[in-house]
Amino acid sequence: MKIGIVCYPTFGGSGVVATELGKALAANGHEIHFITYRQPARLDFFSENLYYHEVAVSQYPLFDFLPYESALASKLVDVVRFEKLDLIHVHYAIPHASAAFMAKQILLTTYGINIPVVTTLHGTDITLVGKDKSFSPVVTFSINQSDGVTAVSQNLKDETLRYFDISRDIKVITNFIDLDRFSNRDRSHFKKAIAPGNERILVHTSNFRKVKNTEDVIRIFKKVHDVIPSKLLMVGDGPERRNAEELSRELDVCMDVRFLGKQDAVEEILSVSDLFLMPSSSESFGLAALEAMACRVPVVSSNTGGLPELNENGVTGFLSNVGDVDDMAKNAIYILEDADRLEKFKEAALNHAKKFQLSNIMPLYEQYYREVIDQT
Ligand code: GMT
Repeated sequence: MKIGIVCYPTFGGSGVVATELGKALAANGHEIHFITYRQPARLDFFSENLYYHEVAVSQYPLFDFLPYESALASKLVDVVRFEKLDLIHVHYAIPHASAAFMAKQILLTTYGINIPVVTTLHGTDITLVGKDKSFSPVVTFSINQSDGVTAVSQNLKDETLRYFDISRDIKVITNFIDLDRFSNRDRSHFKKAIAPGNERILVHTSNFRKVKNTEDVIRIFKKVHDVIPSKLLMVGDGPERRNAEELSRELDVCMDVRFLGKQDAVEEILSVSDLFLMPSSSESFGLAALEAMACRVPVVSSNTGGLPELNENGVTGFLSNVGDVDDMAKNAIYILEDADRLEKFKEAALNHAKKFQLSNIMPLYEQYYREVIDQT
């Protein structure tokens, strides 16, 4: 198949999923065209089946806000016509689904081409941004107008149906993990450098947005640190980083917390870690937690959104109510205080992650594309 993929080209979860899916489909013989405003972060190599089309938006003195959606729709028209695409797959509804709808209408009315559009809902496009009144009519309309819609968890599907007036079916295709990349590697030299006294290593990776509750990560760590010699690695960057840094100083744990900023080789850091913390207030799936589990790292998380579908309570880690720092700290200590118990949780985390491996999930997308193409 010739597939156009539209996504955010950043390190955000939806962009990562879109890029990894495109790479895997290309490796499986499909021709993949990424259409976005910048080369996707993880698309940094050459493959004969991968193409990249940049959406450039011209500056004009009248524009206070650049009309990206129109530029994207125009680019989609161009790429579908000249690369003869079979299907467009957009990741993150806003503004990609409505741009795809516009492109579809132009292609149909002007060129007689009926291009199928699949929209994948990722989370904040529904739970935070999409619900906002300034977007919801467009989100509802463009979901209903898509030829196929997928959601990355059952919970996200349920939320979408609860908050929007959706008349079409939504298929759940969960996020996935590439176990060739995310696996536990022996990095004992790195571990020794970080935890010279053989302390336990806790880790958090995110984009440090409010929804990630990064200050709760520090609060949980403080309670763990009071009873177990430990270190905390904070990976990523974003608006809440400064507050988390300040709190780690206030709580007097800053000497054992390292803010590492954005990192490409997250799997290296996860490989030396003992426990992943994800106290988010909203999380449709929790890809970062799956990456940790694939590297044999159990997860202490909140029970919001799709997290209970990923983190098996008492098996791969524990779930607590959002904001219940005491419970999360208690669970973290329970896992970390006993070496045999920790080993059991690590093994269970990896075993569960295997269910989400790329080779299980990619065929579901291929099959869905075929169904949508046949029905359009
Ligand atoms: O919140 C993020 O980390 C970014 C955001 C995105 O759309 O780029 O992530 C959402 O999509 C990811 C991939 O499907 C999910 O794993 C995340 O759970 C989801 N984030 C939220 O729901 C807050």
